[in-house]
Amino acid sequence: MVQTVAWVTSLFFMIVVAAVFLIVVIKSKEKRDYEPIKKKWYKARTFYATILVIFFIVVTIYTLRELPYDQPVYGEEIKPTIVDVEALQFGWKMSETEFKVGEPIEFHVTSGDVTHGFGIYDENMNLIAQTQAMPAYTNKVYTTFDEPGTYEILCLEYCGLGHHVMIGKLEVTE
Ligand SMILES: [Cu+2]
Repeated sequence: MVQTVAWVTSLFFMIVVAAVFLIVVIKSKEKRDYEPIKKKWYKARTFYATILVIFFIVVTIYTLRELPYDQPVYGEEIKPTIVDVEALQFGWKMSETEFKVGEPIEFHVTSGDVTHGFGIYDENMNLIAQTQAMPAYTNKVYTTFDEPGTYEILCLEYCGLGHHVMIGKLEVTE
């Protein structure tokens, strides 16, 4: 779907650009007084620049309003379950692997050796949360599972020969 939209949009703008080039080529043979044209298009340029600046100011303010982005989505007053995660070549050490649907969870992710990527996948292999697992540093990632099932932890950073066997499991029940 997204690809189709991107493809059609690209094609549309390619045609628009080609049409503009064509018009310029055709009109280039015409001789006209330059001053009035210059005046008119300088005005247009100022107008569009102003519109653009206002537009981007609005977009910037709108997209920054939820900063900082890594705040827990379940609210300040609820105490989350803290899960310590240590990535090691080639596996995951987790203080807890069984959770309830709707339980707010805060994973504290670190690494015992090299840099790994901590990625949580649902049963359809959709990535639902991820963070970097770094030695001597703890990254926090907040999640609440909406569906029961078996979730998989996969390493998202190539970390050596056993990278692909670095799979952990989480059980989420009602
Ligand atoms: Cu790894």
